[in-house]
Amino acid sequence: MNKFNILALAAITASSSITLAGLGVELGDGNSTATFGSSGQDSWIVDGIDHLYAQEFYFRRAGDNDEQNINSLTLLGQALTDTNPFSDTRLDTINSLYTDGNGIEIETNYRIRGGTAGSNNSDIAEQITISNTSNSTISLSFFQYVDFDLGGDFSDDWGQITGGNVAQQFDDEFAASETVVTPIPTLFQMGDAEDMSDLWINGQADTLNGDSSYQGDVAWAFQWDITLQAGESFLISKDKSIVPTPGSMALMTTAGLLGTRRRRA
Ligand SMILES: [Ca+2]
Ligand SMILES: [Ca+2]
Ligand SMILES: [Ca+2]
Ligand SMILES: [Ca+2]
Repeated sequence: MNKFNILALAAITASSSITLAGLGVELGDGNSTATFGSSGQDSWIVDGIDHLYAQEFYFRRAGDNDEQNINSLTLLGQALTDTNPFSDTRLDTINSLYTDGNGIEIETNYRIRGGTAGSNNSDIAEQITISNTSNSTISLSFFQYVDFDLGGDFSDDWGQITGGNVAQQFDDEFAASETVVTPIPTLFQMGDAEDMSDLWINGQADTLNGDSSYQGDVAWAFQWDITLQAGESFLISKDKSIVPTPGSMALMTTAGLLGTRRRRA
């Protein structure tokens, strides 16, 4: 879908609105809301508890010296839509199209589906399309970075990545999971959120290290190394869910003491 399709979609969807600001957008459905700010998604509130510190996308062209947040690119268009107006009249989907002005267009789509009040269940589906609009081949690495703080606190979580494409995170009452439906990432990393957030601002090209578990302020990232021929696109499809898990803490009793690292400023 190009920018014109997005704008047309917004225009023909009766209960939708459109923003070009790209800041301070909120989606809502059922027991859940999600907000999107200057760096990406910055909250996911389910039954009154904010479980998410950050969900961001970065990329690096071959030869670049660091990754950059896609929110730093030029926003060509953005559409908010209500895909289930008969069950919940709030906007539940955000579609954004960015360009680096040099042949790369990146389109993101988030759709939230909350559970019933008090269920502590919620789901967000994400699709990312990376397109080469130039006349020559482009190689790049694309990154997804996410920092859940389940239950609204960050130091008591643990997590693991299995199969190269499924990430799970737990604390004493909640679990979050993410499945990359397609395609399997090239690399992954789970680790300390403060350390991992530094990857994107350290002035060097980074490659994820394959670490698959962490205890404390858990964060994780997936990396796709992509070569796009002229006119070619690459589609990533993922799904995240939050569920209540009474007693999940028991699973980690042999894993050691809880992390106590202070949250970064
Ligand atoms: Ca809705
Ligand atoms: Ca927690
Ligand atoms: Ca870096
Ligand atoms: Ca965390």
